[in-house]
Amino acid sequence: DPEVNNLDADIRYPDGSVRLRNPNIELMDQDILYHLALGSGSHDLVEMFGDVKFVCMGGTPKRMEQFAYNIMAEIGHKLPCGTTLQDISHFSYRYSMYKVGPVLSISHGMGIPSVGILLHEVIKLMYHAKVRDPVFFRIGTCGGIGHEGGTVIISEEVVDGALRNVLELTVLGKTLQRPAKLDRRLARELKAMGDPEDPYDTVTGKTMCTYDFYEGQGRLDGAFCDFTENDKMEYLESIHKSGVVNIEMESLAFAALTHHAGIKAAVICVTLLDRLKGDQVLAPKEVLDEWQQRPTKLVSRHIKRYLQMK
Ligand code: R2B
Ligand code: URA
Repeated sequence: DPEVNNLDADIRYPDGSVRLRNPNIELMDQDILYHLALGSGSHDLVEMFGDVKFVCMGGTPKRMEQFAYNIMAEIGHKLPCGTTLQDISHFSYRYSMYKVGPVLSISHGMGIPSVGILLHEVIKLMYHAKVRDPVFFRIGTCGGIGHEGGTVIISEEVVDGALRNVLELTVLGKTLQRPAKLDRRLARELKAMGDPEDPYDTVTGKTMCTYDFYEGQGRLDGAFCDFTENDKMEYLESIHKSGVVNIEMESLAFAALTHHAGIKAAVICVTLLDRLKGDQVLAPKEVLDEWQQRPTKLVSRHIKRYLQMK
């Protein structure tokens, strides 16, 4: 079903393990994953990561540590007596990484460049560790377009600020485009993990990904603003009409780079506000903290179900 399974699937090896679209890597004696503080020469990556199935990414180190502890309780994973979870990438001072059985929980920072660097290294990590058919999730926050704060949004499609569904990057002075595609079936499966009893909506739709939080998302409250409130509302209403339900800052790279590597991926974000109603994130910290747990619940239910069916 090409509509449902729109992966670049033949990129992977026949056993499902991740193949790199880069002939240079296997010719190197060792590959240093600098921003993860790991290397193929210094670490036994197959031993450390060979059993990984799910890679969950989100913006902040604290939230991803919390997610790791939640998933540990959820899947009944036990740590050796008297130990705590360790940040595997601690000495990078860039990203944080926790491993709980088949689940990796990694912080990606803010924006396309940050998540892009991380994805290069995590995709190489999957290759070095010979991981088969990994599934990647981004668990994040966003601004809703016509959806109030606390709504969970699963991305069906991702587009840039000009509604194009490609990631543009400049390589050797030339701009190239990579299609930004997510796995539709995975999005549907995640939607089905929503509990009708949940006191909030879980919806699917088109996600816009921008290079900036303020001007790039049409906010009037940045340090600079060269447009009027009318201009802003006209733009937000127009993207709303073309099906955009939320705006965030990483999905384009996440979708494009996982698709290029033949890796199934999904993006699940909670809205912090409805951008049709304002720009500032006003909800109190405790409310924001509870909201941010919501997307993680769908992902843990999905992971738990997978492990039970195995
Ligand atoms: C959502 O929240 C962050 C900005 O506040 C950014 O990382 C994103 O995509
Ligand atoms: N993250 C974003 O990128 N935009 C918002 O409005 C809220 C969170």
